[in-house]
Amino acid sequence: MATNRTFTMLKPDSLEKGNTGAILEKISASGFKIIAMKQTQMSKRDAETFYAIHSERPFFGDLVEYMTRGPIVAAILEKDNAVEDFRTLIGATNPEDAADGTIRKLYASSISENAVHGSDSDDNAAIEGSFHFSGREIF
Ligand code: IDP
Ligand code: MG
Repeated sequence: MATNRTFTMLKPDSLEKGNTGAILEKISASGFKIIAMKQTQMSKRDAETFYAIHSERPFFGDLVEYMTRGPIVAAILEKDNAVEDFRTLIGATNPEDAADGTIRKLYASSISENAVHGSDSDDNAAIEGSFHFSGREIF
């Protein structure tokens, strides 16, 4: 059964470039309600755990380094059809392939430094949301 929640991170490059406000504005304007949010920094172990599915990929070491080099903004978002609609809003993994107007087209630098994370399934949205937030932090 589809749920109405997804999980996102504004990745370190977004914060470094000062894009936090613009990206959050676009998310809100696209109909997503922010029901949990924090600025935090992932440890190496956090990033290795969060991205464990990619541990055999050649870019894994670079991905962990990138995701831990500075603060992120983590958030849980609510909207009908949240997972699919948010993936549409962020665009393809590689910003060169991302549709015009998507967050990655507007704000990502490359396939590795691509501005935002979006959960790829309802199951992963729940797992990733509870990785970053306790029940008392979700409203
Ligand atoms: P997604 O973020 O669009 O779901 P995934 O395939 O799940 O893409 O990859 C997770 C993250 O790993 C990407 O967002 C990006 O930061 C990084 N990544 C994915 N593919 C590559 C690649 O081919 N080279 C370098 N980094 C990559
Ligand atoms: Mg993914």
